[in-house]
Amino acid sequence: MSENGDMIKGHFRKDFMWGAATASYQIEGAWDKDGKGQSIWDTYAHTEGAIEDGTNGDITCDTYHKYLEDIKMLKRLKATHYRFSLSWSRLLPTADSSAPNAAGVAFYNKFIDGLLANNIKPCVTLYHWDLPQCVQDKGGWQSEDVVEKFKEYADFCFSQFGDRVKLWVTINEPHVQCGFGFGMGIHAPGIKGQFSHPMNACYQVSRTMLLSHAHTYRMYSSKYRAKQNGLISITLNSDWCEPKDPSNPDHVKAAQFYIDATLGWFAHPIFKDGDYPDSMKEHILEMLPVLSEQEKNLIKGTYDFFGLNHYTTRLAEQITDETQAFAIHPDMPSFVYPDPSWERAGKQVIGSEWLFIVPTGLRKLLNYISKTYGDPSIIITENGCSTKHSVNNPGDTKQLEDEQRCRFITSYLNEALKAHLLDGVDLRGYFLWTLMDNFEWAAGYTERFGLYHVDFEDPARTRTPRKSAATFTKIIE
Ligand code: PNW
Repeated sequence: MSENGDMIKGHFRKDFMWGAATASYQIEGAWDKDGKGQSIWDTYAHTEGAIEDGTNGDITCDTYHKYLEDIKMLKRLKATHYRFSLSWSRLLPTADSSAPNAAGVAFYNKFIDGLLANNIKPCVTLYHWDLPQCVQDKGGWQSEDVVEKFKEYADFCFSQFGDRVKLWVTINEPHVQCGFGFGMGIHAPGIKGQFSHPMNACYQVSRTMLLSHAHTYRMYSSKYRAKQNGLISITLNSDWCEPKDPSNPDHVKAAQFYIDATLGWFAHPIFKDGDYPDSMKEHILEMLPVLSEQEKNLIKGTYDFFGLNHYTTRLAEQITDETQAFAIHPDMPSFVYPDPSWERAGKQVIGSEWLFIVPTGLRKLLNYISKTYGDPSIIITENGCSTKHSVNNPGDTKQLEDEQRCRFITSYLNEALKAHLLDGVDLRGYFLWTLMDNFEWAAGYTERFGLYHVDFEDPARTRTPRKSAATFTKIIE
């Protein structure tokens, strides 16, 4: 079978969640309006040289003022759900829940009510990378105190919005946060790992993220669940990874280690036994902060579903002296790379750096999660395809006829359908990344994932549907 697989016909569950996903810093703008505090992404994006095209999220899609348009777009898509995140520093500018920002609370209330009035159910991420700067100033994720602060913030959100929000995600992609924010230093807060242990800080913060998630899950269960009756979990990002040569045990080991050190790092503690995967302990034990028995028991089982973000696939071999320099993770004894035959996202313009289109990888990953973690209900909380836009690229257009994205959506969803119908994976929903072009972190506005094109030159931030919006709607219907 090719990586595009064969098409099958059939349906997901009747109550399948169909939606698109976004994140506060990427779409809201109004970075300093109406009493909002600053976040680490405000600071980071304002740092010279941090963002590829020198831009920031100060205005971006201006959703803070244009949220009614966003709701109309979702309605037009026929989405049943919408995944978005709350800006912690908009709600609690000093991270103190006794001093909330009334305008921020009002904004999210209007937004949530607007969605519900249009029969679109909110899926709310509490934390999609925009930590309040004042929490960062006291050590941020590197300080034990963040756990209490996160819990306080979550408690505030449940109390304000939990009567209407029934689907919660605590933290988005802790693995990317740890690796990019604290290992490589290419995302906020831009901390490069320590000298002797290149990725050290990233392991420290993985522990405070696990504990913040676990305490929040348990607080929801004891204080809100009976009354609000929602579901809460975490969202983890993972590529699928295969041995370059399946008959070579070193390649098999390298592929497994890659999955363990990305997905397993957080999935193993939460969905299995409270602790990191064995292979991580074997390779990098001295860098992993120890979890006590009490902490393991606290973390274990803190999920109501498995939130999965998935984009691409890699091949793996064991690392050698020659390939060491290309290791995406200095401590990882795996060398991973895309197969040269795979199609690259955005190839009509300039290739996206990292995203190769391998729909069959999604089916394999869904099966892997189902088997490894005891058949949890899985929600695909992100999946999508980008094009590269650049001011220096004369061929740049709005790309409204985004054939490649249409094919991406159709083929990935078909593999998800196979996982569900043929393999029995308990798949509950699919959120496409993303509703509209937005601020793509370190890539600024050079990388576009939107079903809607957004004109960032236009003060009105005009949104125009791409062909893929209609394709997605047709599949939903
Ligand atoms: C996700 N990788 O991040 C995020 O949740 C979104 O906010 C983001 O816009 C989207 O994917 C597209 O990038 C990722 O390098 C960042 O493998 C990097 C990777 C994967 C996901």
